[in-house]
Amino acid sequence: MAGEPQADCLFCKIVAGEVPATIVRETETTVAFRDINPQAPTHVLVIPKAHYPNAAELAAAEPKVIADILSESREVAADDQIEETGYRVVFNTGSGAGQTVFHAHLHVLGGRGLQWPPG
Ligand code: IU
Repeated sequence: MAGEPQADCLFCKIVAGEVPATIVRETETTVAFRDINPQAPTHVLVIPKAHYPNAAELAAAEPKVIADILSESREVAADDQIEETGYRVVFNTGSGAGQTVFHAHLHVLGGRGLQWPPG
C-alpha cells in the first residue's frame, strides 16, 4: 500500500532504527540525518517516515508531509547556523536528475559557497 515501509528500502530501515544514521531531528512524520557522503559542511537529508519513491509522489499523496519536510529543513538550518550565509534545499527526482535512493528525501546543503546552476 502507498506509504507503507518497503523491506528493501535503506531509508525505511533508518526510520525503523534497523540501520544506523546520525539523526539530528525527528518529528511524527519526518526524520533528518546527516548524509553519509557530505557534499558541504552541512549536508542533511530530511525524509518522510512514510515510503514514497520521490517527492512528486509524496506531494500527490501527502502534501502536508512535504510541508513538514520544508519546515524541518528550516530547523536544520537554524540548528547548524547556516541561515545567514545561505543554504540550498533540493529534491532530486528521477535518476536523470541524480536520484539514487528511491525514498523521497530533501537535501539541505550549506556552510560553504554554492554555485548556480548546479551540475
Ligand atoms: P540522491 O538525491 O538520491 O542522489 O541522494 C541520496 C543520498 O543518500 C546521497 O547523498 C547519499 O550520500 C546518501 N546516502 C546516505 O546518507 N546513507 C546511505 O547509506 C546511502 C546514501 I546508500
